Amino acid sequence: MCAFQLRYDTYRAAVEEYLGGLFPGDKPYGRLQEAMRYSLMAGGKRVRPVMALAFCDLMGGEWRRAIPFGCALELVHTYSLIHDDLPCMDDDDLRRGKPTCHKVYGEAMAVLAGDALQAEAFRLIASAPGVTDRQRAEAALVLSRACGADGMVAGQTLDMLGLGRNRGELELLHSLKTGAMIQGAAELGCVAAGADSRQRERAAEYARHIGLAFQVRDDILDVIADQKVLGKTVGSDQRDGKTTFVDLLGLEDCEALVAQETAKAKAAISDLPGCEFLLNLAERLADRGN
Ligand code: GRG
Repeated sequence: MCAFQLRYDTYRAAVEEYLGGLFPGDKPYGRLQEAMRYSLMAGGKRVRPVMALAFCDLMGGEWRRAIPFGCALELVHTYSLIHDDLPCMDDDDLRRGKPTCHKVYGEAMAVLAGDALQAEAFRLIASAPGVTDRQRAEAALVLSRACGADGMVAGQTLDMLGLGRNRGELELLHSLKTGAMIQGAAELGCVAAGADSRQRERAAEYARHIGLAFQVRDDILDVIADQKVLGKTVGSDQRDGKTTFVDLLGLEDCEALVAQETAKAKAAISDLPGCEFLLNLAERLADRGN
């Protein structure tokens, strides 16, 4: 196995172990915990926590210290997927290769599971061991900006209002809906490491380019992917009448845009010693099949 895969698997295993220990079901309201765990442990790629751990490492921190911060992102990401799949939003039946949370537990429980995951994310940050109170407060600020009313939820709002009709609008929509959480991952790794503001800005720049490349790749996959590999409904953008980068640019130019943004992401950090894993991650995300 190559060095990149070994390291990804090491980070990912630590994330899975931490997440697996959350929300035991031995409570009178254990069905809530079951619904949260159902979606959380359904086998996502864990890109956001892995990125947080890798940035902590790159900035000279002990990467295990970033685990609660990275996992907080994964909780918020999972809540966003649960709510996004609801009938009042994108109305999807399949996520991470399994029936969506509301299909199994009903709509009310899916709303509650998402709500609880978001609150629990901030508990993980507030109680993170091995970091200072200042780092915990900074991490809470980073996550709330990434997922809140000027971050991911703003992006989802633009999407719901159909305000992604041209390239400028679409880039804004996705920089909020997808990019803000990816930038949050990079910044949370820096916060855990105690990195300075210049280093943090380099990480943020890497993540902004990754965020755009990630979304354009997502649009490409919605057209070309095999549903079994993708783990969610293929062609859902078309079905929902959503404008995508593929509609605006065509498949070939989208591939070129992914390559350009990936190159810019790599350039943002390429002179930092130990950056190889994150350079490799950028390339893998550009080529991903799900
Ligand atoms: C409901 C507030 C609210 C927000 C929803 C994340 C999101 C916003 C919607 C999901 C739909 C979508 C296509 C979003 C773009 C971001 C994206 C590609 C999410 C999927 O992330 P991956 O590929 O998924 O990291 P896994 O399953 O691997 O974690």
